[in-house]
Amino acid sequence: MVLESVHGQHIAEEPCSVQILVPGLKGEIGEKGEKGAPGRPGRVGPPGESGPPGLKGQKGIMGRYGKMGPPGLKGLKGDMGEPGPKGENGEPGLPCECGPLRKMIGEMDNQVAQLTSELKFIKKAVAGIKETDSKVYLLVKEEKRYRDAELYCQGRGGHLAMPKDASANRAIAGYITEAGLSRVYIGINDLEREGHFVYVERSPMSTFTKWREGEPNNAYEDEDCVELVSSGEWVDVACSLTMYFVCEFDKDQI
Ligand SMILES: [Ca+2]
Ligand SMILES: [Ca+2]
Repeated sequence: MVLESVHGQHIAEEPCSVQILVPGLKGEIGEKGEKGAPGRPGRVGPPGESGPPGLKGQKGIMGRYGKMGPPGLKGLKGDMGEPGPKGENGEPGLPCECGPLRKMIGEMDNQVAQLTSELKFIKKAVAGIKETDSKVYLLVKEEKRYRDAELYCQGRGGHLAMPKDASANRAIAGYITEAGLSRVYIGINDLEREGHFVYVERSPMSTFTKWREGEPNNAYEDEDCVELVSSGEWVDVACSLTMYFVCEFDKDQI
């Protein structure tokens, strides 16, 4: 057998027939078929972009309490409370509370020192006060009896004036003359032994004396004290007389 193909025509040589196959004309469009069954699902696509934020959710339930924190700062002091009830009586104290006494004594010492200072000032401030190299004389214009006059002078650290030499006697005499006085007590007496005159501080008389003529005469046997008159002379008189007097102070004790 020989098969030839001419112009796309297949020639088959068979022993009994020869058939020539040629395509026919195209048929008319058939009717539309019925809808087929749905196809299988496709592959999973890539993840999409995240959408816009949603609305805020509702408040949740309160959680459990946390652990206790560190202690805080100390608070301000509160108001004073009501006074408490009165306590029982204490036991009796010691017999001597020496602290307050010492304090009182210390204060008194201070006062004495202050008064001493003031007296020193007053002694110097008194107008017309007289002084010699070693003494300061103060005329006291208070009428006193002899003993009271001496006590007054002693209370201020001195004595009634004791003129032991001519210059001291002149100073005292000048003092009372300037003051316009005629007589003052001075610190000489024979109180302990009649006719034996001593200084009021009990020291023996020096050799200096200034008795007025006829003195001392112990008139009426009652003249044991001495006054100094403006001339500077001495006269023994009764100690009960009251008159002004002159005190003397040692300069080194002022
Ligand atoms: Ca006498
Ligand atoms: Ca006399």
